[in-house]
Amino acid sequence: MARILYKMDASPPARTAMMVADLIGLELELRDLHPLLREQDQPEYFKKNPMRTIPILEDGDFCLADSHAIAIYFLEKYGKKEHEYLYPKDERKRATINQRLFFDCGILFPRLRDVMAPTYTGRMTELLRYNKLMIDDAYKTLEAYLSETLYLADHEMTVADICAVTTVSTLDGLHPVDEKRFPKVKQWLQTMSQKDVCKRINEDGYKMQVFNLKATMEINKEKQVDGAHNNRCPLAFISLGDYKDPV
Ligand SMILES: N[C@@H](CCC(=O)N[C@@H](CS)C(=O)NCC(=O)O)C(=O)O
Repeated sequence: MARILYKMDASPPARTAMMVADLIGLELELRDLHPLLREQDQPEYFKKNPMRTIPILEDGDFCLADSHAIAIYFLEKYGKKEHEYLYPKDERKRATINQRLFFDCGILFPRLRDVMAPTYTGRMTELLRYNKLMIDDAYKTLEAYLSETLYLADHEMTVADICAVTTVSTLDGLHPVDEKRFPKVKQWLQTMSQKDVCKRINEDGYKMQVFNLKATMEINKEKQVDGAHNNRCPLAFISLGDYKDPV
């Protein structure tokens, strides 16, 4: 039975799920679900994921949301011996990887979302000083992790790196990693970007997201100059009837 992943290529969490599946050779039927058009609010998708986010996995009669949970499910259920490096069985290694995944879920990605939500709802025209400080603060944490091990949780690449690179590559396009302050993050990002899986699945998607965000900020600027009404509701509750896809 086909496993269906509801996704958009520009979505960092969706790319995490796609990259992990690719690394373990797991076939997915990919279906686009557009969060800006609130397609995930429709009853059939709400039932699959009441959080109303993408990605969503449908594996037969089993539905799962959240990229971190999906990545772990893929590795535990479908990963073979040769994929164990992505999520080693050793308790301490696994615990460290889990911690990095929770860091992405609770801190790193929300700092990108703090830019995405107000931008796509017409309220942000450029990154605020606060956003830059918070993004640098996350880079600082990553720098510390990378001072302990070559990759984020181990001396070889794990699922923690796959997950974080989808967010960090996008953040870097908006607020570049300062090589002087965060040399290890810069190096790690370069190393990860060279990986075949990143080139095939992450690169176009993060570039699209960065382009869309910058283009939408320009549109928001023009709207403000025109004195047009700006929607001030949080992303989860708005209707994006006046949103125009910049690409
Ligand atoms: N923790 C979630 C975050 C997913 C998420 O926020 N996805 C965005 C797209 S990049 C979304 O669906 N946003 C819609 C919303 O927040 O209402 C995950 O890792 O899957």
